[in-house]
Amino acid sequence: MSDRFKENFLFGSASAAYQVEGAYQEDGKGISIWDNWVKIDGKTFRGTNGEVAADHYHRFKEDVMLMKEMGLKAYRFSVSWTRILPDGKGGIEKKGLDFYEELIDELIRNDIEPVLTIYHWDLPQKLQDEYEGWESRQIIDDFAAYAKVLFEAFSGKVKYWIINNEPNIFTQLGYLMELHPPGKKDMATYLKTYHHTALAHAKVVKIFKEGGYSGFIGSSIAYTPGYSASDSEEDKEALRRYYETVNWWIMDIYYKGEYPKWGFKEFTRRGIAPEVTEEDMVLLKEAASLADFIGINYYQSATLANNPVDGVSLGEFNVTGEKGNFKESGVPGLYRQVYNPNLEYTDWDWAIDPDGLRHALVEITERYHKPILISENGIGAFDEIEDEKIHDDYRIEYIRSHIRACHDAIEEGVDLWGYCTWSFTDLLSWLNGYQKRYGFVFIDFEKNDLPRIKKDSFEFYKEVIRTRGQNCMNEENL
Ligand code: BGP
Repeated sequence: MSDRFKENFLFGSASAAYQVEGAYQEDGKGISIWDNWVKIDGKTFRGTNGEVAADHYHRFKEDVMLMKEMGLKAYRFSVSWTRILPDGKGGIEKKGLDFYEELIDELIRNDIEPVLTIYHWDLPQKLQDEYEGWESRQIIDDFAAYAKVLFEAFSGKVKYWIINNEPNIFTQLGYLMELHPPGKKDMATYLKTYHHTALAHAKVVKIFKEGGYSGFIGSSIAYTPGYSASDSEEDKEALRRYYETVNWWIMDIYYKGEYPKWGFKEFTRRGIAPEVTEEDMVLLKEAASLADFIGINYYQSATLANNPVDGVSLGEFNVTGEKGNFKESGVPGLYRQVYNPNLEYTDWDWAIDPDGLRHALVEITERYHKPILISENGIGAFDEIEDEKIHDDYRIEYIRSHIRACHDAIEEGVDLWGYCTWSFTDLLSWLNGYQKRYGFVFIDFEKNDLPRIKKDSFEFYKEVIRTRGQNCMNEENL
């Protein structure tokens, strides 16, 4: 392969409605679980919320102009369910549809491929109140009806559809770690809600295919490949258990239509396995073969070690950015995630591991035999602004090394359709506030007019796109 990515490779960037739009009560929008969660004391970093965020709702044209200037090939955004169906179901709010239509048209006019995420965590509060949202199977039909509204409205214009964003993260943080709404802590509920996300995904894949809508569909999973901390039998076994109960668990049900056997047995033994009916299996199998691609969000790898039955549990995250607060966490009797001395870490103690991305892409290809779209990758950092400039060379280095890893993976046979960074402009980090920045475009959140300022990484990614990745291949091109 040449050192350039192929011409139609989607060099893109991603965002999510709640993190970027603001305008949380405008144009008939209903209230989501996040609109309420951020109002509870102590739930987010210093009480930060997305009520204004980057004000993308009002300034999307300006943002798309910047994307155009960069030459961005794809922009991944999510639709806020409650802008379209304020109560989660029933009446459609036309102004909500109009907003996304205008955004999509603006992107297309500027040669940017819209990549639409149907669900990025902002569940309508009404559905939470009525039947506990994801805990009930009722969510499946409501979710499917919502997706269908979007297919009817935007098919033909939108080619790439991501149904669910990181269902493994929002169920884990929401039902096992009390960190996201609805703030529960119960492993069985986490496994049950995850199962429901898979069923909702499967139903939507079927509707899309049976409806004859054109384009490609899949869901995006947050994928954290694992290594064993040592060559000891115990650590290698911990790694295997991590794959059976985490990586293959979350991926297989979406892309093979079944759970890994050992993992399912283990959760059954513990009395926490989800209820899986015959009908579920038929639907899941069918959807697994129909899905067009696998969306992967990659940020870091995990290093696993033995965790005795009285060992550590899933703990807290570093949300302050005070580096060096990495805490071991895990599931007793299964695995424990440990610090990896061979890797660099970000200020939020996330392991920086470009080779982990290559490794992930290759192992996913081997197991599922489907094309992959990287729907998120990036580094959260404190960016300093000096004389209207932001020298974010750490971000350039992070993205450059990960693009190189993509290139290596393609050489190893991975069918990779695109690479979206997280994120285009700075935006809200769910639990870490506005100080953890990811964008190519700096936003001064202290100022009322939220000025946009291009960072050094903006010029770098522009060059990535122009040279189709060639500028990432050699150190001297930095
Ligand atoms: C992913 C989410 C994004 C985004 C990103 C960065 O899990 O899909 O919405 O937030 O992670 O994470 P954080 O903001 O926690 O640093």
